Order: sequence, then C-alpha cells, then structure tokens
Amino acid sequence: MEEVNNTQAQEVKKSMMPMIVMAVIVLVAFGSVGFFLMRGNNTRATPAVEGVTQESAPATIEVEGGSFYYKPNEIRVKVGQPVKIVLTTKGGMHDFVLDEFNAKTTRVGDGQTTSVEFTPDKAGIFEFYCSVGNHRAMGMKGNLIVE
Ligand SMILES: [Cu+2]
Repeated sequence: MEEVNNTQAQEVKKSMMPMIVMAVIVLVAFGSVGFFLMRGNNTRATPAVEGVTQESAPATIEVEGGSFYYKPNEIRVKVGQPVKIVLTTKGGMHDFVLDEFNAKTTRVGDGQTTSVEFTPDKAGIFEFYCSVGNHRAMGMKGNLIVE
C-alpha cells in the first residue's frame, strides 16, 4: 500500500508543475503590460503642462514705427494680461517706451524688429512714445488703453 501511495503523490506533483509554470508566465505577462500602461500614462501627462504655458502666453501686438508715427497709435489691453509689443521700424531709428510699466525696447532702424513684454497691473490710459531725439515732440507717440 505504501508504495502505491508514493507513486500517486509523485504523479500529483508532476501534474502540478505545468500549472505553476503557466501561473508564473501569466504573472510576468500582466506585470509587463501594467508597466507599459504606466509609462503610457506618464507620456500623456506632458501635453497638459504645455496647456498651462499657453494660458499665460502674452497677447502679441504688432506695431509699426516710422517718422514720426506709430501704427496703430491706440492699443487696447486688459489689466493683468501679459502684453508683448513687437515694434518694426520703417525708416529711421526708433524705439517703444512706456514709463508707467517700465517697458522699453532697444533702438532699431532699417526695417528691424524689436520687442518688449510687460503686464499692465492697473487700468487707465498711458502714453507710449519714441525716446529717440525729438521724435516724441514730433508726434511719435500713442495711447495704451488698459481696461
Ligand atoms: Cu522714433
């Protein structure tokens, strides 16, 4: 009787082996899938960060500066909205200065472009002007209207 029992026990162990191997393979397979899914989630999280950056991007306003004018000479913006003034010159050397918000571009000429960024923190009408020579007196000025 003892001999028979031992043989039966060995056969049971043998039949268990493939099941254990299968279980290990399944666990490893699911583990890998889970790992790649998590990597996928991390990759998808990146565009959300870019979206935040776009929200605080400045309002870009193209301004032409010539002798002795700005076009447009009236610019409307909102309180707290970052503004980027992009000045392109047309004949002569010019800049864009707005004392109220410490905005001042470099001086450029010959169709070159310069820019300055600032954030108006109060409402009102503020004069911007060209600080080259007597350009301001000659009429090279305009109004920034902050609403
Ligand atoms: Cu000027």
